[in-house]
Amino acid sequence: MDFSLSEEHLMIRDAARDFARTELLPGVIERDNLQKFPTEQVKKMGELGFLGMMVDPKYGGGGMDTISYVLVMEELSKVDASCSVIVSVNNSLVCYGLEAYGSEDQKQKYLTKLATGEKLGAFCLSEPEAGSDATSQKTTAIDKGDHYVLNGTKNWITNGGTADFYLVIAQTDKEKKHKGINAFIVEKGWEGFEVGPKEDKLGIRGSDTHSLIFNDVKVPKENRIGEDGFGFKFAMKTLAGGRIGIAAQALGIAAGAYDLAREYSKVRKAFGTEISNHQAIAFKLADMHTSIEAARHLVMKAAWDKDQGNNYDMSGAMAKLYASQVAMDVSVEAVQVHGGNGFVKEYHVERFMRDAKITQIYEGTSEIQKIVISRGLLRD
Ligand code: COS
Repeated sequence: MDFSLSEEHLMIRDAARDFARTELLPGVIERDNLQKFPTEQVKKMGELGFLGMMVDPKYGGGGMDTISYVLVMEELSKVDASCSVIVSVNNSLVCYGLEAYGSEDQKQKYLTKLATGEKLGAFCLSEPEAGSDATSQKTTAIDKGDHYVLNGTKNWITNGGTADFYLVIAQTDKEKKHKGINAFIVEKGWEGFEVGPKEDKLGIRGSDTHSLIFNDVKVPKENRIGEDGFGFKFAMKTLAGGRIGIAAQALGIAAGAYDLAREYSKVRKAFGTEISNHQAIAFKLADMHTSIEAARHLVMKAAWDKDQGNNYDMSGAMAKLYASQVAMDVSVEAVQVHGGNGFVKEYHVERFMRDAKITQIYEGTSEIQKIVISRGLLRD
């Protein structure tokens, strides 16, 4: 067993770390305050190859492994989780979904642009009444021969307003339940496709989250992904990988909050000494660091499983379940270590605490992860 990272892994991690410090950190508080989408930063991340990291170079991607991807996700999330969720959705849900299950024409037409960052993608599964219960899709796509007609509303869609291409999951035959669901590629600007108002969120405020409204949108048949009825499996398989990305995001949030707490504890004085000299604080740091290391092992194991071609449903779900809890716990403790300053935006940790919460909710709540894990355990 080898726990060390390769030269290539260290290089990509350091590139992401450097980018996060020089390009993401300067405006992160302002973007959070104003809910400002990081347009410039996303453009630069595209140029660095962060938006299509694992895609085959023949489609414009970086041809990297999942370990590289989680390293980048962690580093970006240590500074700005709003930027990292954009990276996560484009890589894990949109590019992966298209590369693994799209037709050659779809890959040429859409994936090549998404992998280079020329265009941005969104993954549209959740609805007002179908987030966790993904089979209960109310959005319908009616087969009209050479095209489908799409109607319905999607909710909480990351990159909702800024994306160019949308992977939309819809019901094509209610009677067939999960086998009557399909996934489609929809382009912004198509008639009847409207982007709803931007959500005013607790955290990841720099990313844009919208509802989407489809009103008799004509989708060509060649934009269906996979065989008829493949949509539910498409969503499940894609989300299974997406969870590894979000687990890495949660890990980064925890690690970023911990780094700030550690630094602060070495300069802030109370009772005549730096607060790190008080066991009350030193023990907190020990607990925070230990849980972060445990989360990192789970994240790396899930990424490694994916790279090895092993099933990663369970390891991805365990990584997300645990790392998101660690992100929450560690960021709350980081605020506590900072005392009154922790409650002030300038010190960053309150933003980590707000950003952490969503990692327990999106791409499957913690409760959903437990369903996935327990089913895996009890399958035989
Ligand atoms: N990979 C491949 N196939 C999968 C799968 C996976 N990870 N998970 C489920 N499936 C398949 C099953 O094998 C089954 O196929 P068959 O009928 O051919 O056997 C089918 O999908 C239905 O599976 P199941 O009956 O287990 O589905 P459930 O509706 O009970 O769903 C959960 C199981 C709850 C795990 C699933 O609905 C889920 O993950 N929901 C959360 C979705 C989510 O993350 N929402 C947040 C969206 S944010 S973008």
